Amino acid sequence: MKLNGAELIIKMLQRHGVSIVAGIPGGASLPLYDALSQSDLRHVLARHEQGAGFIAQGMARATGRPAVCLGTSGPGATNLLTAIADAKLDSIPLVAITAQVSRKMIGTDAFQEIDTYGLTIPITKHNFQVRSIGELLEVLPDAFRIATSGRPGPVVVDVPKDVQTETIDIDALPDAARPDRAPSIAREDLKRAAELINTAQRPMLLIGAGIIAAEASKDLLRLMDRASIPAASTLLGLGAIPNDHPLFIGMVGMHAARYTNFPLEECDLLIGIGVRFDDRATGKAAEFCPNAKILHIDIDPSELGKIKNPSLGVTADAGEFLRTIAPLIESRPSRKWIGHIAMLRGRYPLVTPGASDPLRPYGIIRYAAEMLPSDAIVATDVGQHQMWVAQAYPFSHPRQFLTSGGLGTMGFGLPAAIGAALAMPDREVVCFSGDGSLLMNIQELATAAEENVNVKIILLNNEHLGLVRQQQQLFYGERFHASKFHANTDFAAIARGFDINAIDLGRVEDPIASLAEALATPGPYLINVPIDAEENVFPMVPPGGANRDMIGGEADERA
Ligand SMILES: Cc1ncc(C[n+]2csc(CCOP(=O)(O)OP(=O)(O)O)c2C)c(N)n1
Repeated sequence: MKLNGAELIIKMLQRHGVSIVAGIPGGASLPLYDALSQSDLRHVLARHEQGAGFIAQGMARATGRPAVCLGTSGPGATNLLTAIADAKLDSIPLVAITAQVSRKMIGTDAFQEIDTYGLTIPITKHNFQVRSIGELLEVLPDAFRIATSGRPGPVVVDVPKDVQTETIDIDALPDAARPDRAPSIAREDLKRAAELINTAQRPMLLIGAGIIAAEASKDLLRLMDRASIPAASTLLGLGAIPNDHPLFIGMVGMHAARYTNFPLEECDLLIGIGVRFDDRATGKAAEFCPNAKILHIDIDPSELGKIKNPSLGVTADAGEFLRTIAPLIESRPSRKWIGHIAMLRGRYPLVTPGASDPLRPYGIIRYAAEMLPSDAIVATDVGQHQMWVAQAYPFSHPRQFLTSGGLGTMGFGLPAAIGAALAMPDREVVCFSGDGSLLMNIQELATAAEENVNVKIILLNNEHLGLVRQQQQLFYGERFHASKFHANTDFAAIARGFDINAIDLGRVEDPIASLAEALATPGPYLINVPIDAEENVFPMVPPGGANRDMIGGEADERA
């Protein structure tokens, strides 16, 4: 079989189960696009490469399978950087294929030449520059293997234009790569971990994205139920435990309810699984879980002891750990501890003012959640709206919540939602965004219209960079600067300009009925929700503070 490099890339992507790629073509990637035109691999034309990167991330986050974005050399590659870095911090299996100028031009400052390899070293799990067509046979399976093995992450494959046009004669395509096996767990570690769990009086689980990446929710629930251990989640762990599970105490950290952060102060054993003790979750790390021994399980050994020194750190796949330790765990519910947590939940609930007003943050989230199916995929952007959603949306399925946790990238939401809708055309997809964030990738409304994806954008429009405004109010003496948008932007008109249905809930008689109608209309829809700029997210741990020092959101502030 005689193939050129571009055809080989397409065939290898398909061999790895890829059916949709997102990207934007350019001079150096034209051979690749020529091969695409002759294949049945679906290409989604983004309107900015960052959009393409996040569309691919949306596919990967919603399915758990690696997804692919394409960029041309130079600005195509630099525009992808933010989405690649975002995938690195949130451990998302992304394969970014970038075109490069021809080999003999590399190093000459050729038109649209940039050192993509050098630029992406610190933001990828691994990266390659391919020097010959023969290398593609190994590099492409390796890229998928690395992106999906252990802790997932992004891989860049940079392919010079003349490698795309070079030809090769091969008998058969290489096999698709499989993820490497997780390291086996030492019997001694399991015994010690079980002993820690069995002797704890006040154990607490803290679960993170690693549970979702390992598809280990069911194993987790089994262990929680058997041992009656309460569990808190990080932002990226939300959905792994159904929101209404009696032992689930919600999201920990900077915007956690008091009843979530308080028990962590008191627990005597913290079992962290698939978490990296991010500062937004721990607050001041030295004061996080001050009375607890720590049992830390992670597939990435470099996480063990990075932030918190564990009594025992175990490098393991989360699901395998939970399954193999289960028989060693005694079932001995601590009524006292669980009763204490129930008391805290009653005394220090999450306070959600305005939950019956669709033009207030908790209200719009509540009504949307009630109207959407329980497995709707929910993407967010970054800001106050993201935190309100994390606090109040009743997540109950893994991979239901797509949000930029580590990098905190405004502009993530819309393209990620588009990617999720492309990968899961039968699911409802909603994107809660802020007016600042939506503007960062608003051009992807064109992609949404073109693909007619079933994405509803609920825009919590406070005419501000709300989270910045909130911090200036609380921690910078109300010296508001560069956080208000003075221009009067009509988002519904903009959406219509992109040929997308839109409604402004501030201008209708019955916002609840209009919301229901918009959510029930197939295809993309923008729902503008004017909200008061002074709405703040509470509780809040002041930056650098310990979680116990949360301010605001007291029960007696209930409105
Ligand atoms: C790309 C990027 N630039 C800047 C920031 C810093 N930042 C964090 S939240 C925020 C405000 C977000 O405003 P908006 O999207 O309107 O959401 P709101 O907080 O009002 O809900 C900013 C500027 C960021 N997270 N990402």
